[in-house]
Amino acid sequence: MIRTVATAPFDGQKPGTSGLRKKVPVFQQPNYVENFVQSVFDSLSDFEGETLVVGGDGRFYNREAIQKVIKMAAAAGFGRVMVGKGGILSTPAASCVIRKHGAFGGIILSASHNPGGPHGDFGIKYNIGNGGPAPEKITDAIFARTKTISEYRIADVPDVDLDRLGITRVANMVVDVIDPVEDYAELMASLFDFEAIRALFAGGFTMRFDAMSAVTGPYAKAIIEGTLGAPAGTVINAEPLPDFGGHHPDPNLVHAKDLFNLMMGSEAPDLGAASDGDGDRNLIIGRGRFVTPSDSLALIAANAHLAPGYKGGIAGIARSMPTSGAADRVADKLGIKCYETPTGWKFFGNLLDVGLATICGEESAGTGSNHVREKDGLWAVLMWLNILAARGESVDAIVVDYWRGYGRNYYTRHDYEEIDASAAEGLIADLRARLASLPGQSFGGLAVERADDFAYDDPVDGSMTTKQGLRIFFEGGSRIVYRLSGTGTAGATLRVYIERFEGDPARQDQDPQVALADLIAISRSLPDIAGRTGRTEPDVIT
Ligand code: VG1
Ligand code: CO
Repeated sequence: MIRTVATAPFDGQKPGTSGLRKKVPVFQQPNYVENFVQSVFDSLSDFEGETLVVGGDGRFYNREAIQKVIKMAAAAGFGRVMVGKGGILSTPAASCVIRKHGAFGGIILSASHNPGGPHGDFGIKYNIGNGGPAPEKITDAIFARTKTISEYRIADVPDVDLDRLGITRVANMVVDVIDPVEDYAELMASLFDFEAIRALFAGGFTMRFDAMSAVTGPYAKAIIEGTLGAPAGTVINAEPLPDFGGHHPDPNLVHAKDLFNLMMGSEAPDLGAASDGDGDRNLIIGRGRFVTPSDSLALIAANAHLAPGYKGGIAGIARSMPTSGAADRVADKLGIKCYETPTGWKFFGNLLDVGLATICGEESAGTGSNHVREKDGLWAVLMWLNILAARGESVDAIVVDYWRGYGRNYYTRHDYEEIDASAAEGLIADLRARLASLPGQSFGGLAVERADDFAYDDPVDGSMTTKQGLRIFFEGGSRIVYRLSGTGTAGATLRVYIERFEGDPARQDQDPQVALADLIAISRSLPDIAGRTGRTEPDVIT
């Protein structure tokens, strides 16, 4: 019943920010999914009889890939697969299920915020028993295995009915099709003051949650409209679609433009929110007020004690290096540490596991806490609802009050997408070579104080991660950071992060693109982006 199939090393992918991501037709090649999944299993040990959690964001090819994973898990000797009904599990829900049921690990099928459909993107990643993305030690081993693999093993059995809850047998393994929402909803109820949020909605508070035809629809409907009593229609685009309705399920100001326009207009509800393809990102917009993810992290950390799950205070904060320094000042005020990690959620896992950090966040619209080991879009929205219910103020009032008290970090990220990969690598390599010569030089009238290539020394396991982004610090605390994306599937994406601190309350209400205009000009001329890439403007500004 178990078949061993001869195969050959394949074009895997050097571990990037989160697992293997490629175009759908790449995954549809014969043996492609099988090769990667076998490479994962070959890099693990002692999982005989253990539980594997499997689920994805419902995008095109999700079901086909899940059937292969189930049959290969049976052949590899797992004792049980827990899979979300319909093949659905948001990334944070998968993390929750792994932890709650003591699973050995999980396989998540998603390409996050990247577009889906037959010509869109697909992805597979492995999460470990703490519920978080596999650390580099494991992803490196998986990558090495893809280069030497010669066979895979698969159970020759019919497909499992993913739409019927309950237990079936596949070879010597049990498959348990579970409600994808239940465990997650129960966890959220244990963290937040649902009574207070229910009262908020009962009192006429209005909200729009755009699930972007992606995975959070069923979660948001059950929790926000169901348990919390928000009126029907509060959650829109709530049905997960294989192609996300043709949209790009990225909750930013470009791809969630309709929500942004609504929130800036006269018909705006009190809160606008959205999440991405796999449910780990969040967008928060108040009436007339967009909250940048870096500010949201700082604000959540400063107000977390208002939610029952965090009422004892937080132990520490962690932010990825390109995320603004706003959270650092909240940490200072609370008398706790703020850790600075490389981009990608996997670096937060250790800090959360040993209790050094409670709240984590990234500038790319990711916020989360020690409740799971992934960033969690709906969690951030519920945290905001809890804070709004407890404070009885508007989003705008809370943000402005925060700036007045802590100062404002003007912040923007400029992305140059699908540029020529060798041009992008050349730009970074040459800038890296110039770093040591920059301090003391002036650009556009601003002197460079120091420049480096960010490296992270993990305080828990001592592992060292280098070359995580080129940082140029200017006088007065301004900063420009350059790095190449690790999640794209076509060409290279250059990300440029620009930040300036403004402590003067009279100058905190400008448009960031205006407030940062001088630094933006420097960010382009210093490495000669136009000359090297042919681009004079970024494709996406957030
Ligand atoms: C991007 C973001 C990063 C995030 C990653 C995964 O990575 O910048 O902060 O952790 O996506 O997010 P990169 O390497 O493209 O900059 V998700 O929502 O794809 O799991
Ligand atoms: Co995501």
